[in-house]
Amino acid sequence: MVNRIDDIWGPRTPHARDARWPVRVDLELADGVTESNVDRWVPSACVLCSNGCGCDIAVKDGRMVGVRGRSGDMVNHGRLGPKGLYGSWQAHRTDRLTKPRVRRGGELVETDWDTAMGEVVRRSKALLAEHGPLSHGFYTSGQLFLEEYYTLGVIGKAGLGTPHMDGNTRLCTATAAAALKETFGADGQPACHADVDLTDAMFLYGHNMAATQTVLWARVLDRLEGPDRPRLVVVDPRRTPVAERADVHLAPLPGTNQALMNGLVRAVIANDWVDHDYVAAHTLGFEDLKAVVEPYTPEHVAEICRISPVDLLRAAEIFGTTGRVLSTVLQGFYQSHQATAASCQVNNLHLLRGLIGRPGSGVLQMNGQPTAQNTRESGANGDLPGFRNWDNPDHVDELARLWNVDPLTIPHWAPPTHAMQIWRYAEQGTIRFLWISATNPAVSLPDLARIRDVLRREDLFVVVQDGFPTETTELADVVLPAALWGEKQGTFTNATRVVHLSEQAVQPPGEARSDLDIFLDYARRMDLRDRDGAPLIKWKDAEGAFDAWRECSRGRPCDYTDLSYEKLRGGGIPWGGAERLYADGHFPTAADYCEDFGHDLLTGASVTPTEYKARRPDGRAFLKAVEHTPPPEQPSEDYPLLCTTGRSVYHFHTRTKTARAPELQQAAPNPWVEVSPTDAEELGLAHGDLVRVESPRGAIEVPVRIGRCRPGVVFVPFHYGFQAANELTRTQWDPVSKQPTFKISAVRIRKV
Ligand SMILES: Nc1nc2c(c(=O)[nH]1)N[C@H]1C(S)=C(S)[C@@H](COP(=O)(O)OP(=O)(O)OC[C@H]3O[C@@H](n4cnc5c(=O)[nH]c(N)nc54)[C@H](O)[C@@H]3O)O[C@H]1N2
Ligand SMILES: Nc1nc2c(c(=O)[nH]1)N[C@H]1C(S)=C(S)[C@@H](COP(=O)(O)OP(=O)(O)OC[C@H]3O[C@@H](n4cnc5c(=O)[nH]c(N)nc54)[C@H](O)[C@@H]3O)O[C@H]1N2
Ligand code: SF4
Ligand SMILES: [Mo]
Repeated sequence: MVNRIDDIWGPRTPHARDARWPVRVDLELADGVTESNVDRWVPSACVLCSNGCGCDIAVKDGRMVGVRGRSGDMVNHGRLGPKGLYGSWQAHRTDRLTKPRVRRGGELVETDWDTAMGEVVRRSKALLAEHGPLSHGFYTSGQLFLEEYYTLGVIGKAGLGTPHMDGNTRLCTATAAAALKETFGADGQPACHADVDLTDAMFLYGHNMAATQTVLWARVLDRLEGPDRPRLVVVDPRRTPVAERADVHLAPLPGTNQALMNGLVRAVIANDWVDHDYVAAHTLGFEDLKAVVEPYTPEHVAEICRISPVDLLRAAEIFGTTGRVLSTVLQGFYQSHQATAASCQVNNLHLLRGLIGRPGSGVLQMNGQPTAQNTRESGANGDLPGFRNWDNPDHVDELARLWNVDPLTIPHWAPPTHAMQIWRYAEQGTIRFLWISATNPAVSLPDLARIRDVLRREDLFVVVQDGFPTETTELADVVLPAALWGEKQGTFTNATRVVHLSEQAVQPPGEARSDLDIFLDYARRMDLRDRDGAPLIKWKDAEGAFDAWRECSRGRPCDYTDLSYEKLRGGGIPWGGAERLYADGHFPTAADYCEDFGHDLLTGASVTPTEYKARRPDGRAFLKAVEHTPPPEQPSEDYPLLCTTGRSVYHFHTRTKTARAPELQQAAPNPWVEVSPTDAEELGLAHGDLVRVESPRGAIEVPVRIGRCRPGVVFVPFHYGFQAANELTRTQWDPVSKQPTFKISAVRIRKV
């Protein structure tokens, strides 16, 4: 049996540029099971990151017993990573929630569905009658299926009329969406995975792909170890496995990405590595961009970021002079205080050279969660479905006609409420009903002491829908047991717009129900109706929901009308038809079509429709830029180190699945703090010493690992519900995307 704990990326299959990435089929089966004695293989795709690797689930005697990569899938060509192999199917057989639970005399006790849903609906109706829809908040996920989000979105927008709906995608890919909207006018990934096979240089911005998208990294490794090796530039304050492979590794201080990006853009302009014809034909704002970046000389940037000016110029030269360049952006950029601004500068670099929509060239504003793209498309993140613009009355009318409701029911008098604000309203007592689905905020939100206080409030009714008992279900008033992946049917879309259909392989345990069935049951019990008195929700199953969504997406950038369950049975297909967007240099910025009128990247103030129309974007992309501002929390005498947080290859988020997979759990059973050798020496710390890491919010006690970080920076993985990284982090967010700044907290460390 292969050991993919130690050999994370598996054997190499190197190839030259422009050759097809070879197939390698990865397989993991339970003891005693072989490929030939399973009962059946059920087509699906992995839900343990946004890569969305196609796989077949092995079923024997009504249970999931393993998984195999699909050789013909355009995403993974058969490969699976450690999480996919070990973490996807094993957890389902452990301590699941099998019956609803309700709080009685302070304790959660098991009950039946009628009692639990009766309680939810009674509370919901009473609050609606007394306080109206603004009393209701929904905090969902990047891990449900498209059909489930769309149903939830219609319930919230057309049924209840609350703007208080968002996903944990706010913590995850809100900035990807925001950066795409600000630059191109709408969400939608421009580049594709196959660009890795075709490119000459890759730039990874705050993205530890080797740990977080292991199969895509295997694809990169096959280029790095083949002929015509592409060059690699990595921007990360830690010497991650991707940084170890880099030609240029820039390790800026956390909170200085914007200065670094301004420096790169300035160097590209100063050296005139600019495609002026492309810029003139397809963009707006070049002169402003040039003026904003002008002060960011290599020396100035080097001082702010504490990097070498020579390295900055080397990186700029690679960007400026290489034929094909592919960039990826993730949490090192997204979870910081100038998240959207820095991510837009990546878009700008590509626009300056016209390197977008071409084979081997483009931008991947990455996703993290497997189905985050669908949260954004379907409107479960608060946006209007189909990338419609809340500030465009025609878009609202279109939805009102589709759903047959009064346009005034659909909340659009202000931007949708973002997750951090939903929690604030719950804290202030105006949101009194909070329905949490497929997320574990008692571990994953910043400043956990505060979040626990909110969840415990007497005047807040908390419904939590999960497959496992979690730190959050412990604090709920009602717990609804959900069917998980493999136990229900639905579709989801990966980071590069590839849609997969995941079929039901086995029955859910006990009385667990799919999230779709739970939402449908709520809509029925609430008796939500359209303008003509017919039931608002007109579908009864996943395929029906998918078909309704297809209609909703018609004519929008994320048009699904060409897709169907039948077609998806043949394997993953990207929406929009093409692998790449924007090959023609035409962007969805027309005022009547765009998803958003955009923002001031410094303050987050909305651009008004009038201002937007006055610029006549008409298909041209925006080159937006602002100056660097220092992060709100900086090292001080009391808290001299900067703490950043993130992931380990072996765990997924709050570990509800991966801690239940023995191989993964044994590989990383406990949290730790990574400290640079320089800081360790100064603090007199040895590998394995137990230390107390303290921020102005809270403290954790964990052992030290010496390595990877740049001096002045420590790193804590956020996976663990005990000694949780988020005891340390701050309630604060990027002004445009509203994504929390998990990557920057000031801390001190001492040995205990
Ligand atoms: N194994 C594993 N894989 C996963 C997940 C998981 O939990 N485990 N989760 C999935 C999800 S939802 C997501 S969103 C993705 C996230 O994937 P990544 O973004 O790759 O993961 P992170 O570890 O959060 O952050 C990436 C890097 O940002 C760096 N960083 C920190 N501060 C800064 C900074 O100020 N500037 C820069 N340039 N870099 C900085 C960190 O050192 C870290 O190496 O992973 C997905 N894949
Ligand atoms: N400090 C720090 N904090 C972070 C981050 C960081 O880098 N640093 N990263 C942030 C990011 S990018 C993310 S994505 C979040 C992730 O944070 P969370 O979403 O809170 O983490 P998960 O553990 O994935 O929680 C998902 C929950 O949904 C359940 N679940 C899975 N599938 C289903 C399903 O089909 N139905 C239902 N009902 N439940 C299901 C799982 O059992 C689990 O409890 O954390 C964020 N928090
Ligand atoms: S790379 Fe992501 S989607 Fe692919 S197997 Fe690993 S966790 Fe699953
Ligand atoms: Mo994420």
